[in-house]
Amino acid sequence: MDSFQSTTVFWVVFMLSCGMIFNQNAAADNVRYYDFKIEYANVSRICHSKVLVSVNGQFPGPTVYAEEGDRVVVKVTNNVQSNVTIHWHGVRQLLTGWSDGPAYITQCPIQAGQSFTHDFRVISHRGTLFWHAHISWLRATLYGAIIIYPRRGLPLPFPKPEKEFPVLLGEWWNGDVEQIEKDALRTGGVPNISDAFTINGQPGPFYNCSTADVYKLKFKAGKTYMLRMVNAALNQDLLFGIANHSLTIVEVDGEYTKPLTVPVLVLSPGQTADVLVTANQHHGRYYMAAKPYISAPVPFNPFPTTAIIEYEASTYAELSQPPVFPSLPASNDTVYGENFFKSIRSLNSKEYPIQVPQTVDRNLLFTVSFNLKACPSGQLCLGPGGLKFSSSMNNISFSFPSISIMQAYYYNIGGVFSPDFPDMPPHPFNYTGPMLSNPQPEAGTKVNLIPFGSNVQLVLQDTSTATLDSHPIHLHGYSFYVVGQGVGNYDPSKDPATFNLIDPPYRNTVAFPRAGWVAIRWKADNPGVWFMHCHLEAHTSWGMEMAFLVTNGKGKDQTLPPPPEDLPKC
Ligand SMILES: *[C@@H]1O[C@H](CO)[C@@H](O)[C@H](O)[C@H]1NC(C)=O
Ligand SMILES: *[C@@H]1O[C@H](CO)[C@@H](O)[C@H](O)[C@H]1NC(C)=O
Ligand SMILES: *[C@@H]1O[C@H](CO)[C@@H](O)[C@H](O)[C@H]1NC(C)=O
Ligand SMILES: *[C@@H]1O[C@H](CO)[C@@H](O)[C@H](O)[C@H]1NC(C)=O
Ligand SMILES: *[C@@H]1O[C@H](CO)[C@@H](O)[C@H](O)[C@H]1NC(C)=O
Ligand SMILES: *[C@@H]1O[C@H](CO)[C@@H](O)[C@H](O)[C@H]1NC(C)=O
Ligand SMILES: *[C@@H]1O[C@H](CO)[C@@H](O)[C@H](O)[C@H]1NC(C)=O
Ligand SMILES: *[C@@H]1O[C@H](CO)[C@@H](O)[C@H](O)[C@H]1NC(C)=O
Ligand SMILES: [Cu+2]
Repeated sequence: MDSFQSTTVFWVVFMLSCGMIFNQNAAADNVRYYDFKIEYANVSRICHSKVLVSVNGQFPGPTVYAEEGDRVVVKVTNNVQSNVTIHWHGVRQLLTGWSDGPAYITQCPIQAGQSFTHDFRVISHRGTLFWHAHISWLRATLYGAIIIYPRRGLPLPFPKPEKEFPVLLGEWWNGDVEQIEKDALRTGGVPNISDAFTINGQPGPFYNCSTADVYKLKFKAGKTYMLRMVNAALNQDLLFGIANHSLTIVEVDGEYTKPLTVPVLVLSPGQTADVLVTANQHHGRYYMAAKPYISAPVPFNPFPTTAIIEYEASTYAELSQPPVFPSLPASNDTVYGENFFKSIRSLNSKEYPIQVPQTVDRNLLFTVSFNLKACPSGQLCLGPGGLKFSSSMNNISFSFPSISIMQAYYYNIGGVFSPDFPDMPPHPFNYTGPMLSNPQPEAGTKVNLIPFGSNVQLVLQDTSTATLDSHPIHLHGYSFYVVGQGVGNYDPSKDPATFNLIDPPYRNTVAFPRAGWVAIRWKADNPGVWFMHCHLEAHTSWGMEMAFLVTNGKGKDQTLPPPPEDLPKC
């Protein structure tokens, strides 16, 4: 409590003494102020116009800039009828869990006419993250990039690019996304797939009525550019490539990597990457394109979204050729995808060292499952076999409470959640073996308790209940080291010997291989309630999520501060 107040006082004094309280463009170690007004905007794509929920009328929303160490203050004012919350995806939120944003986990929604000010520092990151709505399916239209430059004086670990471009991959629905989620939950069927994929909000010319709705950028021959890639799609892993140009990954999820040159990027929803592209081809025009990457036979939209790169000083003849289209793997080429994810390594340099926990205090194994549940009598359900789709972790299908878990924890309000989310699957079985006959999970609002300071190891295990698949699992409040992965059932006696404890990637979202597992480690040094969920929104709607409750420590700056006064009420 004291530490929070003295921090606030420190900042007010600091800001006044530096005279920069309202200066958004001031230099390092300063405060970045943003005003996010949630407003309706009338937007047309692929022959359909609709009124969607936006930030400041922009689609995609504004970019937030910071240098590592900066304090970011964002006042969110809700001028629409829908309940809204905003999440800063990948931001550590060290001791600022109240600013994290997932609805009913750390806060109640910002209701029509209300506002809430998020206030946090950007630490332990450099590169690209993003912000998005964290309630219902509103992040389909409420998202934008967060760009973090290294702390002043620290060099970039690669040559400074000529210029950088945010490239946000998204999904567009002609219909109302909140309604699509509600319909799917009522019928129990697969929700409507999107009508288009987009690059920076634009579908590109392979869709109807879209010849003018194309994101374009220009390259000068011989120069190197940086693309700040974000997969902001709701429900789709994506493959991304540029015709005749290779991509050199230098950062993922806000941490530098060893440079890795690939023909095609695989990005799951929630993942980000900075890639360098050298303009080393003939003058002319080239498509960049994204299309689905799938690990299970589910319906998907087959049309690619495209944007156009044009070389400066191209001749009229060169520009009148159709742009070259990139060669991308088949959507079901999981061999490409799994090798891609396995090839990423942390940079782990002198300037940017990493600290992988070498020992483990909390050993966790969570199954991540699709399930089917009974159809209420008298209703027609559209899931397989007339049942309803559901999903779970360790056989618990998460139910959102009616007030936030962290408020219930802080104020000691009973009956909201229980602290007994299991460390291990309650009834072990052959996870990737023959399908279980009765895979129906239990519904509950359970958290897993983690004592402050624990080194946590979590293995996420796919199961064959309903269908095997790969899921991009996102953790709030922490990034984690991806120390191992494999196919089949995780074997605690053999698999740890294969772990990379030297330079594993440091991520906030990781997908395990279909019919396999992934092992992640992190140090639980951030007290509060931290959501962990599949970043495919459809799966979160069905219950594929849980939360960790990290207790307070005994030392200084190890206690969750009290909530801000304007924290929304339910
Ligand atoms: C949105 O814009 C389209 C095209 O400009 C127009 O036809 C439509 O009436 C507008 N809708 C609303 C609700 O303003
Ligand atoms: C979902 O798709 C169906 C079939 O195409 C369509 O009739 C329905 O309007 C869509 N739902 C929404 C909310 O857009
Ligand atoms: C374009 O519209 C036609 C007719 O409605 C439809 O059949 C086709 O699938 C659309 N193409 C794309 C790329 O959406
Ligand atoms: C670009 O790549 C395509 C195949 O992907 C190839 O046919 C073409 O020759 C290449 N163009 C140039 C200018 O290198
Ligand atoms: C991928 O899909 C094609 C058909 O589109 C099929 O022939 C092939 O067997 C599939 N590959 C995998 C690995 O599922
Ligand atoms: C699990 O199921 C797979 C596939 O049916 C089988 O090959 C394997 O032997 C089973 N493992 C155990 C421990 O029963
Ligand atoms: C999941 O929980 C349900 C309800 O308690 C139980 O019937 C089922 O056997 C459990 N399944 C597994 C795999 O633990
Ligand atoms: C908005 O959130 C409040 C608080 O949880 C809830 O009571 C209300 O029903 C929600 N409104 C809508 C439109 O969902
Ligand atoms: Cu999932």
